Amino acid sequence: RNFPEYYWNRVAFVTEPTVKLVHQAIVEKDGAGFKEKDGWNFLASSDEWVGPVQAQVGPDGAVWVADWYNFVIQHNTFVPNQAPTEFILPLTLADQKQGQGNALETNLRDLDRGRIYRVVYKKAKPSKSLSLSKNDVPGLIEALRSDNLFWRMTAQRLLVEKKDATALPGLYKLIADRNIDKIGLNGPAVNALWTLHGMGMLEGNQEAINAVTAALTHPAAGVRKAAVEVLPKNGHTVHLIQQSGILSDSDLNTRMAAVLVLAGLPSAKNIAGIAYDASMKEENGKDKWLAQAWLATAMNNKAEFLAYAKEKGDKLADGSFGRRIMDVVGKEADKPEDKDRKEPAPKPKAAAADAKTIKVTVVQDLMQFDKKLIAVKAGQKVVFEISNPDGMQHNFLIIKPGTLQKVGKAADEMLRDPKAAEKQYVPEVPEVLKATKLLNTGDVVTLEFTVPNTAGDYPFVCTFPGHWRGMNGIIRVTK
Ligand SMILES: [Cu+2]
Repeated sequence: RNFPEYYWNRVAFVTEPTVKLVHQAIVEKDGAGFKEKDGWNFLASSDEWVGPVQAQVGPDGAVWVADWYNFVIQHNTFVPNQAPTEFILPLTLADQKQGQGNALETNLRDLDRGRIYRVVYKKAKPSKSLSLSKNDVPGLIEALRSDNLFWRMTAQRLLVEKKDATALPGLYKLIADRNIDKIGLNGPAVNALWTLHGMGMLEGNQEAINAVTAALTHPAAGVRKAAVEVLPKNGHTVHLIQQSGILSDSDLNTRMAAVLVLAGLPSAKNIAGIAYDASMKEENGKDKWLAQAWLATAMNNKAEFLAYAKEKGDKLADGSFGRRIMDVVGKEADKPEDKDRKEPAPKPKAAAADAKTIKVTVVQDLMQFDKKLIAVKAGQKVVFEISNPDGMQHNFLIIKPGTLQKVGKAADEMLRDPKAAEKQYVPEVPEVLKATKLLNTGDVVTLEFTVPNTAGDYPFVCTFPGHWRGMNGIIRVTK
């Protein structure tokens, strides 16, 4: 707020160390989502050592930019958990070429120092520095009124850490303040809501619930959104959401937030009914993100949704939002594998007494297995226990030594095979020694493997499209 209004709640500072600038991303509401417009550079330098890595509004309201200040930005240190295997980089640090001029050796790097810039708006009003303490609850409540997010977040953190119930009346007061500023915001109420939530003061506290419920109709869309998001995740919340009218909120982003809260609640008949009725309103299907939120709500209540729809017996017009949702829900409910997914993950079969169990887990969001190198003895019996906690499907193949590129190429070619999914994305080549089925999220499977008598490096790999290059490792067989 120390900057011109152009910046308020609008510009994100994106640091780009390799191109030596801080970019201004203008983020504007676009239906339930946002769109970004190029706001050109906030800061750019022709000094080859400049490398901005972080830009934030500081306690004084200026933008503080952390500059790493290094000529060489890249590094060549092997990080086992990040990088692919030896097929892309040498397996150990010791194997790497670290000759003259590389990132570890160069003197075009300053390992000790960086720079911090403060970018100050010349016409800014003078800023007030606060001194906050966990033991000064009134001071923290007052700091929540600051127009600088830095102070509000700091006060919120200290209140959440302290968990002092004497803060509650002050928080209720901030939440009940229905004023909005020049651009329609009430930041203090948003922070007060999340403070209440962070302090754990909402469960079983009717006064707190009442304060939050009243905020569901606050004039600021951001406050309404925070209110619906902090409500306890239980069945009673459904009624509060329904009564407040937030499910037809004029701000589509806030409306979507409310729908997503519904989607995350335990399945219930009344939620299914709400989702069905919403699917009858075409305007809910016009925004692409809002439509997805309603679909998620229907999907989380499939059986109840279909039962309710049957009761209603509506005729759904082709191409209508209701028809589109019904088609997806109906199709998903018919899938036999969906029933399997609801049951708890099957316990892996007990391994044979003489077999060694080796657990391999997919690392979430990284497209990696948690192991890169597995050592086994020739001729040994091994049971691999593969778990997939990741959000996408993966499989696990053991292949002949030195054939990763060939099997990988065959995996790539499967993209043209209409039956690839049916084949669990396992290429039909003789190099594949063992393979699991495709593991869904939460699946655990076992794979029995008698280690060959020939010593060598036997790659293991996921051949789901696009995964094999990174998602692999080595089973090292020794005599
Ligand atoms: Cu994979």
